[in-house]
Amino acid sequence: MKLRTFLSATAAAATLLSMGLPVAHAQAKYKEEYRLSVVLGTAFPWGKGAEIWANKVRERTEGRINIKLYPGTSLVQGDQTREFSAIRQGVIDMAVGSTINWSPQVKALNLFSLPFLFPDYAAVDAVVQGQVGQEIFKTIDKAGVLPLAWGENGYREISNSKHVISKPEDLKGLKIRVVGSPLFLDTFTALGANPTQMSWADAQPAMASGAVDGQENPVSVYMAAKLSTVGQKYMTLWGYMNDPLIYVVNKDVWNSWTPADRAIVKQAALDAAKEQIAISRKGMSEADKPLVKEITAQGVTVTDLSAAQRKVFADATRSVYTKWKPQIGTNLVDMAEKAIAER
Ligand code: X2X
Repeated sequence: MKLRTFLSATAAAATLLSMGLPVAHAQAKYKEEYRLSVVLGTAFPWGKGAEIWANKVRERTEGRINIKLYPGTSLVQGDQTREFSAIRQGVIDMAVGSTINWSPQVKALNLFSLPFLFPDYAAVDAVVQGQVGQEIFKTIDKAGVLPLAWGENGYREISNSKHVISKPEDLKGLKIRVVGSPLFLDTFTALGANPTQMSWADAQPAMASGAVDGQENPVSVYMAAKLSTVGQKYMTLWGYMNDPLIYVVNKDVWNSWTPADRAIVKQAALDAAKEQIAISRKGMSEADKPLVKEITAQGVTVTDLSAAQRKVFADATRSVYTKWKPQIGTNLVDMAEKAIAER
């Protein structure tokens, strides 16, 4: 805040006090701009969901809280795995972030990367919108960041530049770019692939140059990033994991707001997240998957695995599931399995 604004706000507060009127809120403590971190910008459902949140907050607080989007995790120089720590430390005020990128700091978030845990969207909803989601929010809160709402990047499907993948042997020797948690190295190693960790910013040039053969991301991301133009001509719909997003605020920032403004920010996050999930599922949740038709029209070979083919992949990665379950928390994984079975 500029000194003049601060002084006039302070003077206004003093006037109100001298008149015996309550000071509406500690406006002097508000920042002129709140920095919201996202990996993917507004061309993607992820960034759109963040923009919707920012707009709702600006409107509903009548401009008291101004949020600016920083795509490409630019506040941490693109290093997605440092985002969570930066939010906790206040380098970032707010974020809509992926569980994958935060899983190095919050082990429980690896739950979503357990291979083949979530058979369908109903399973995802049963977990994140239920008791498991609340437990995970408690863990994030304990880790020093305030969670408000669940969004979704989507089911992560695998693409590559070499050939059709319909069984684990097809992955043998393929160099696959992966993100964040060491769990991904385990999964792709179990499948016989050659996984290599890098940020999203580095991934696209690596695909273009052929330094990597493949990647895994939701179809909406594949489309918006135009991955068919960097040689990714084969796509397999295997739905091996779902990548939820979480709307969060740094705790000091949260505490600097009035209770009324906190309620607005929280409700806006819930409303924006709901819209964001609908946007991210559009084209994939319908029976005829219109988005898949669009990819096919770009000359990409899309392979939609049968339940039996999917089971072969699930069996091949079972050791990863077993290894990671205790690290994530046996109780938490049991709760998630139960919620999915009872969906
Ligand atoms: O880096 C990725 O693949 C992305 C954009 O999906 C995430 O941030 C998890």
